[in-house]
Amino acid sequence: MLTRGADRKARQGGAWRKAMSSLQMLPLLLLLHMQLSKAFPLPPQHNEEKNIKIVQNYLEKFYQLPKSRSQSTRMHSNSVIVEKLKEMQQFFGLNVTGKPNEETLEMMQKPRCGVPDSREFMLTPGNPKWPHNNLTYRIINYTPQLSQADVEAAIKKALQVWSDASPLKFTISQGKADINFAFVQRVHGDNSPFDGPNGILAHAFQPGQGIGGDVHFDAEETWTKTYKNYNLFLVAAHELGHSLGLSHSSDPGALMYPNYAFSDPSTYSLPQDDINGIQAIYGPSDSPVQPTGPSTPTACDPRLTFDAITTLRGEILFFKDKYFWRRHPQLQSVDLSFISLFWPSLPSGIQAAYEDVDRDLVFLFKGNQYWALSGYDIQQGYPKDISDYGFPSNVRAIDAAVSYRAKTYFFVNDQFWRYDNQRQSMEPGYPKSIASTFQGIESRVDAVFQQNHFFLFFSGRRYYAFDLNGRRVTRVDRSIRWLNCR
Ligand code: 01S
Ligand code: CA
Ligand code: ZN
Ligand code: ZN
Repeated sequence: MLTRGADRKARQGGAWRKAMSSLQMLPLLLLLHMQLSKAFPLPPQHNEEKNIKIVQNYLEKFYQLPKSRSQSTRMHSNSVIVEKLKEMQQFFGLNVTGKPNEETLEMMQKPRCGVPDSREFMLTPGNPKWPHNNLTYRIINYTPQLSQADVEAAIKKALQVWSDASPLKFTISQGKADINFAFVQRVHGDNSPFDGPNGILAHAFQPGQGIGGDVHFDAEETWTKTYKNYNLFLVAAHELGHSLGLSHSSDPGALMYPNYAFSDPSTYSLPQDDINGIQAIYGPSDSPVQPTGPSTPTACDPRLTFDAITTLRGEILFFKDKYFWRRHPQLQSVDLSFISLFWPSLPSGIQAAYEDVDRDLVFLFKGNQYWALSGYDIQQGYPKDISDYGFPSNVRAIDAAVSYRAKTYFFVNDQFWRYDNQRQSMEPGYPKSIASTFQGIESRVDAVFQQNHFFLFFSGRRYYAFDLNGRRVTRVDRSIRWLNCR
C-alpha cells in the first residue's frame, strides 16, 4: 500500500517535472490534458475532455478559480491551478501533489462534493447519533492566543447555536465528558495529523464512545474572536456539527459547508440548511417557537430582490444579505460569493452602492455608515458617517445610489438627492421627488446602477431601464434576468 502510493507519486512526479521543464509556457489546458493522460493511460478523447471539465468546474466552484468561458480566459496560470489543486488535496487528505491524478479526480466526482444543485446538508454515513439529549463537554486545554474566558465564551456560544435549533442540552463537566475540546498540533495520536498554519483548521469525531464527539483545533492556527482568520467560535460551531452527526453540506451558505467563511458572530444565526440537518437527526427544538435561519439565495428564485447593485471596473455586483453575485460584462457569467470572503470587515446587508469611475472607487452603504473600496481593498479611515455627504440627520439610511457624469444620485424613500462629486457638496434644491424626474419610477428603489446612458432601477421583482437621453423608461423586466434567469 505504502510502496504503491510512493511509487505512483514518484512516477507522476517525474512526468510532472518533465512537463514543467519542457512546457513552461504552454497554457493550462494542454498541461491539464497531459496530466490527465498520465492518470488515465488509455482514455478515449472525449474522456480526457470530460476530465478537464471536471477539474475546471470543481476548482471554479469550490476553490474560487476564476470562471472561464472562452478559450483565452481558460488559460489560468499554471501555479494558480497547482495551488488550488494542492489546497483541494490537502483538504481531502489526499497526496498533496498539485496534479489532477486518479484519486483527485475520483474525489472530485463524489456526489457530496461536486453536484451543483444538490444544495443540502448530509448526515454522517451510518447515521450515528447521541443516544441521549443531555450532553456534557469539557475543555481540555487552551490556546495562548486568547484568554481562557474568550475560549470558553466561543465554545459556549458554538454549543448554543446547536442547542437553540434542537432538543440537545449541553452542560460543562470537569471530569469525563461526551465532547472534549483540545488544541493539538501535528501528529497527536488519532491518525489525522494537523498540518501547521492554514489548510486543515480543526476536525471532530462523529458521535460515539471514547474519542467520539471530540473536537481538535489545530494549535498552530491563529485563533481570534474577530473577523481575522480564524474565528474560534465559527470553527467550533462547524466542528460541533460533525460531533453531533452531520457531514459537510453542499449549500455554500451552510455552516457545514466545507470551507471556512467569516460571518459576524455578534449577529450569527444558524443557517436553515443546518437547522434542517440537526432536526433530521434529533427532531425539533423543545422551545414553542421553532427557530428559522437564513437560506442561501438561489439566483433564479422569482421572489429574489436585491439589496444594492454597483459596477466595479466593468463587472456588476449584485448584493443580497451576506452574498453578492458578480456578473462579468463580456462573458455574462454570474458567480455567487460571500461579502466576507472579499471584504472580511464589511457587514452583510449592504443597502446601497455606487462606483465613482473618475476616482476609481466604489462606495458601499449600510445604515448611517459607508465604506470606500479601491478594487477589492477597503480604504483607510472607513467606515465614515453619511452626514459627510451633507444629508440631514433624519436620513438614517440610503436605499440606492448611482454616480453619473460627476454627480451622485442618492435615493431615499420616494425622494432623491444629488451630490456634486467635484465640489464635494450636496446640490441645492434637493431632495426632489423621484417620480418627477424619473418618470415611470413610481415605487421605492431597492438598487440602481448605470450602464451606457441608462440608469437601471430595481424595485422588488422588477427592473426599469431609464434612458437618460430620452428621459423615460424604455424597458421593464424581471430583476433575475440579470442573473441569466428567464
Ligand atoms: N473539519 O471539520 C474540516 O472540515 C477540516 C477538513 C477535514 C478534511 C478534516 C477543515 O479544517 N476544513 C477547513 C475549515 O475551515 C477548510 N473547517 C472549518 C470550517 O469552519 N468550515
Ligand atoms: Ca492547519
Ligand atoms: Zn485530532
Ligand atoms: Zn468539517
